[in-house]
Amino acid sequence: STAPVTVTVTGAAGQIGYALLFRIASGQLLGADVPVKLNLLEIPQGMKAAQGTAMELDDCAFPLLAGVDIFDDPTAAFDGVNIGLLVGARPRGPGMERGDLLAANGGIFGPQGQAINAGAADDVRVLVVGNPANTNALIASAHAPDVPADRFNAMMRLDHNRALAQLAAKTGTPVSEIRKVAIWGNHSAKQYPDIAHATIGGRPAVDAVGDEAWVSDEFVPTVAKRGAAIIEARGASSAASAANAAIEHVHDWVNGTPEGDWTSVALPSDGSYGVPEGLVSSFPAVSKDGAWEIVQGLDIAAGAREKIDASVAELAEERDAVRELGLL
Ligand code: NAX
Repeated sequence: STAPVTVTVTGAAGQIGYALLFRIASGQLLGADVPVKLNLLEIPQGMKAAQGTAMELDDCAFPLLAGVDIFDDPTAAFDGVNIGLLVGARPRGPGMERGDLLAANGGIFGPQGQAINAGAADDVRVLVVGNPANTNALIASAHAPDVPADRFNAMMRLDHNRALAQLAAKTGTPVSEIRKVAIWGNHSAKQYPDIAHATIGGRPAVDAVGDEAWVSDEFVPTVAKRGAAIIEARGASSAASAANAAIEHVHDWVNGTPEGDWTSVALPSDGSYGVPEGLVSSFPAVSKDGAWEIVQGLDIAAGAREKIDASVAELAEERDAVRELGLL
């Protein structure tokens, strides 16, 4: 039997945490033959609820679950971590300015980055879900100088999956027949969902959709604003779909993406497609041998270029703001 993989989940008592932990413990994150040890990190006010979740995890008697520990100290929670899911974050409160939001999250993701730097396993992979996810990932990475920057990702998989679902519904095609959708830029309403290279049932997606106005006037805004639509309908933000996306992201990162397809991942730019080096921006990417590779050589039309540039400009502004706050 193999040694368990240590998975640390922050914000474990939150709604995404509740949708995530049971799926990790059942083997859906890493595979049905990989035992996992769960470290739950919460703030002191969340500890009791996290205990309750841990009790329920026990009560599932998952054969792959090698143990659950609960912490309110990041250094302890990230000791020996192989997979870090950084879900807990400071939401925007009433009257909170963007600077306040970035500062509050810097106070979370800076220390967590330091704890990862101090104690993580050599193969650590970190996925930031808590918003503003891209910039939180940048902050965490900046505080973990001994960990390669490409081990810090921000989650775009929910946006990617939302795009697949919209295309499937529009064309009456199963999601399994859709390939090579891409989300570019920031996980925000300024993201750019792109079907220029996608195929649906083997045909170019633009032909299968056959409706340019739908793409620009319906598809792009629906995907980009889906989070707000879920809040409006559910009275709470996306949780199960966000947890599902986190599971799929890490599963593909570790086990590889399917041949002939790619996914969307926010990772530190290497300068590809003119995105300034270091910004944690979303690209189409494939996973090979446990590492992401940005898909190269795609033609970017002028209209797409403008949208990607606008999203990347927002990321650069966020980076400049956290730099000014001394968080990088
Ligand atoms: P909840 O408010 O239900 O849960 C957050 C939990 O994090 C709380 O239990 C809180 O006590 C805990 N927490 C806060 N600070 C912490 C810290 N320093 N260390 C450890 N735990 C801490 O939020 P939930 O709905 O679970 O959402 C979590 C985050 O995911 C939010 O920032 C949200 O905006 C973000 N999302 C990101 C998505 C993405 O696609 N990247 C989509 C879904 C979601 O909106």
